[in-house]
Amino acid sequence: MQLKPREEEILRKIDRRRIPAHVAMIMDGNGRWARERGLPRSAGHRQGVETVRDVVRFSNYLGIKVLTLFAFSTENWHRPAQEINFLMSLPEQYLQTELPELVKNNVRVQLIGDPEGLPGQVRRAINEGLAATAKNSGMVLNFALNYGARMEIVRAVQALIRDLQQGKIEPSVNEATFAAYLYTAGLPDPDLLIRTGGEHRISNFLLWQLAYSELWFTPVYWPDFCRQHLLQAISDFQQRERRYGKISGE
Ligand code: V0D
Repeated sequence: MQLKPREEEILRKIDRRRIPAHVAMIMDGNGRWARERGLPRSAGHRQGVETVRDVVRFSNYLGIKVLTLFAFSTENWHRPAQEINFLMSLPEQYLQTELPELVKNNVRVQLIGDPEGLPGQVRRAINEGLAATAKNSGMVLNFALNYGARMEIVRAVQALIRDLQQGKIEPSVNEATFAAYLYTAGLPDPDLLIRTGGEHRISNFLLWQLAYSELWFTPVYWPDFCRQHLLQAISDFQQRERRYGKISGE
């Protein structure tokens, strides 16, 4: 992989043996990126997809095991129909160009969220991507689509009650039992959450799973987010991890 001098410089400060296994990202700031350039919001989203392409490639190169990207929330349905239509064309666009490379690089595409609420065409395009990469054993590329964390938790509770009533599980429910009912069942919790676009909020993303994660915020808009920012986030993550490991004053 060809890196710029600035990227090399940050990479040298990173311990390649302690790369966060699971990185989650809230990709915010596309609309403001576009407005500041006098462009329609769709231009921000289109540029945002370019960022996704490179972040996926680079995450895989760094050895990140799971990358979870918040692409569309259950609250995003309140946006204008025109914007929603454009957003819904992006999964197919992305997969059309990237799928061969994802397959070649052993990346497994997964989905978290409610697929029932998605238009049929979007679901079909995504199912194709899921099927084509289902047997891959490398990085998991997890798209959160029509996702909301409270809804995820409520659905988990509903499914758990159903299984209890049917006698499929023991009434002694613990954290592990519960986590197995979430969309993220089988995945490690995120070590690091990155949010671009300047807001310092979780916004109904992975509420349960982020309990112990490092949170990293940047004012940089998602379309401007690049390798040096991801490297900086990982470098900061490793600094914080090192500090927490020590007794105070050590
Ligand atoms: C727009 C910035 C990739 C955030 C990134 C439907 C908003 C670009 C996907 C994608 C979106 C989703 C599923 C999949 C493959 C690709 C995507 C949406 C928005 C919402 F299987 N980028 N992207 N999906 N944006």
